Amino acid sequence: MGYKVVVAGATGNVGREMLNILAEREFPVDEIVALASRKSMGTEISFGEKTLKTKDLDTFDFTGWDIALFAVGSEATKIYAPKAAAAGCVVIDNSSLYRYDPAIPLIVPEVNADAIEMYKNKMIIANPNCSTAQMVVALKPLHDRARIKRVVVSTYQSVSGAGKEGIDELWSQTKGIYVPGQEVAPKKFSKQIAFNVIPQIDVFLDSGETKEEWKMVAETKKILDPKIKVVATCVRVPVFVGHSEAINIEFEDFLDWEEAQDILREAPGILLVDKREPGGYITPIECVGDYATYISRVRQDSTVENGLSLWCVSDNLRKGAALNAVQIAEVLGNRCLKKG
Ligand code: 11C
Repeated sequence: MGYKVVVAGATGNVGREMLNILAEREFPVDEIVALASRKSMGTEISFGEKTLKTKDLDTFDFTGWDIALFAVGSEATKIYAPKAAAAGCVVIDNSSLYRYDPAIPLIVPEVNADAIEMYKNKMIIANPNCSTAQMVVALKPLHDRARIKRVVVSTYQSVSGAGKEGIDELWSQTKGIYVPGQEVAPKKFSKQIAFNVIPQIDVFLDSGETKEEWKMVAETKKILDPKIKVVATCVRVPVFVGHSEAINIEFEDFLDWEEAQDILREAPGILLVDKREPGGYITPIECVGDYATYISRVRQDSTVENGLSLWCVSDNLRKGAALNAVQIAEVLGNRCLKKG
């Protein structure tokens, strides 16, 4: 006995990962359907040992389906999520469309699973931005111990955060650098990404922040604690998968770095890899395909009264998107829905 599950946007990087993770974690599925836009209809997608053929999202009837994982972007979400919700199917949405709606829960299960009850308001649950998800997993156990006042974070975000076009641009631009006449001009990114870093992710806001930076602030407050002050600088780097973050934290109470390590070692969703020697830390290439949020380089910041700095790395397509969505579905299944 399980659930009837829909994955919408199944041909994209995140949609494919959603199917992989549902299968890997043996989510109790009675029936599953993969949906995509009409132009991708009939595409074959793996679900564990099985192969699914995608169906048309536009004409799909959500009646009788229990849970829909959406990875289709805000525009399509706006059209199809309310249709699914009205048909009684709970939507777990990876776009930013509903994240800041106070009536809609925004969930990272290791941090605020109890907010799931709010799903009843609109039958929609929001999945956070990838850079926020891994950061709040790292912050939560430390906040519980010493109350965080302020966070200063700099991100090093992989091109897969910008979708397939981002991955293709890094690949073709890198190759083009070695082949005279085959140079590739920036298109998806505002400047050359190969052998470069770009201090812009998403659009600029009037404040001078980018929207990605604003999201990290707004989402951390909603998921973890509205009292925490956050300032972010979000940077795109020439890495295919895996977002990294240098996080500086100021606490109300003193927290020794060794105690912080002990807390992080025991915390859900975290793997601490922190040897104070060359290579005794995790880099993004080592986190690809994993579930964990990795923490390294935990150290005291003696420039403030109660400060720590640390390094945080996670697979942005997994904990930052598909895994978190499946974990939300697991909480929903365990606490709220009856099996079919
Ligand atoms: C990036 N974090 O790396 C973005 C991708 O709000 O879900 C995810 C955007 C979002 O470009």
